[in-house]
Amino acid sequence: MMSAVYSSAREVNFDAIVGPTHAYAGLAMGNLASQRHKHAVSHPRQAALQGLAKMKLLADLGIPQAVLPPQRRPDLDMLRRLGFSGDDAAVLSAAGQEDPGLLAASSSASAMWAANAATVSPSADTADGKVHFTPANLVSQFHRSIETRATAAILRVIFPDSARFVHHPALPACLPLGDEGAANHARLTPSYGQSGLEVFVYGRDESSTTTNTAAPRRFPARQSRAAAEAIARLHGLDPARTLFLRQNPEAIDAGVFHNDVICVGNEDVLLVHERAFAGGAADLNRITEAYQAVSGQRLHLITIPESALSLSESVETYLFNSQLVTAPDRSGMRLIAPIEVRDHPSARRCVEQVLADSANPVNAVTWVDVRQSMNNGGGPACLRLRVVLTEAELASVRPDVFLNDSLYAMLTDWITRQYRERLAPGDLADPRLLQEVRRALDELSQILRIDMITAA
Ligand code: SUG
Repeated sequence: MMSAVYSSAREVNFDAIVGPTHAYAGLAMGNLASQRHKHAVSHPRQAALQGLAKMKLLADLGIPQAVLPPQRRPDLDMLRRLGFSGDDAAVLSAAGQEDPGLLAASSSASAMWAANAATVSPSADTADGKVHFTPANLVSQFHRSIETRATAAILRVIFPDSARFVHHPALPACLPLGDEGAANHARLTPSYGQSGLEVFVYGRDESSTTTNTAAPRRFPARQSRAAAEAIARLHGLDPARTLFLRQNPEAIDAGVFHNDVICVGNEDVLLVHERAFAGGAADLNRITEAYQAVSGQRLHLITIPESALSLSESVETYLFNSQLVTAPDRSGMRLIAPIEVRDHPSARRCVEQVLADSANPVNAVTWVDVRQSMNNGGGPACLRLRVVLTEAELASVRPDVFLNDSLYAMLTDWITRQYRERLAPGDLADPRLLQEVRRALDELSQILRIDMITAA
């Protein structure tokens, strides 16, 4: 396959706006922050404003930034499907009394973590020269599996042009095909518009005879190898430019439920913990060799050793869940890192060493406060879905979703007026919350001129 070269592709970050039902329900198995904050009082308004401030920061740095609308929650249809009946208030009240866990799952604002929304392959990598999207089925956690249908609908609305964009249905909803989207996917390339090496990372491999010994003992592995392979086939990726690597089961057991908790790539840089992959140093060599073969260039592999930052410190601080972005003038790369890294001596030292080393292009850091999301195990990189687009593709994206000063001002005002300041677990059964969310999303439909968000 010829490798396509597009001179002027950009990477756009699509961040999901945190929804008004943002809560700490302890729903996510293997996600230590989610478990630790179970039943804590959440602050939806602050959560949404923190996410929006991060988007504004990126936009002000000159990096294209767009928004995805939150999904409609509580999901009354789901609660009815699970046997709760009567009018809306009766459904909420019965669910709240009989099974608060199901009510919390059906109310979760988890679509905020857009890195799990879909896997995206840019047109430079695909056989038909179109951008391919596969929404994640997220089957490993019930509350997340509810997102898929609306995510698929939203992506079709935002990327409508079938001459440029291909929307695949989510993979069949079963554990052997468990798919968690871009959180387990990295793309390495000399520059966004050139063909890249697509690295898929999985935690479970039903076809492997070594499954039992290689499986994590404490926590479930969410992403399957078969799912990653299916997506690579569907997206028409060149097998010579595709790599499948297994997560280190010890990392999963330390709380690395998605690979983006331990590894971040951008263009020709990969920042990774030495214990991220099952094959250790051999897997890191596979990546550098494959990259060299694909691009003819050297990968900047930045490996953080256990001695500098342990797996558990990595999970605690989310250093590797920083966003790594290329400066628009291509003068270097910037880490958009959580303040938890700044405040942790060893993690901060790692960042300082990376910045001081002129052998790699990473030369700046900006700290961001996304604590409300972090408390549920979602750092800066979890909140965004990256989509590499050529100029022509960019021009065919639904224009209303791009964050500019005016949209930022409207969203700030909307969140401030419509979101609750605090939410306690018992509040999820409050029918007034449902009314508030409906009102808020109706107004957002007007702001974004996307009619379907409340219907999806
Ligand atoms: O799936 N947390 C999410 C966090 C997702 C982070 N995303 C990436 N790493 N890309 C999850 O574990 C917690 C919800 C709760 O407990 O209320 C939650 O779903």
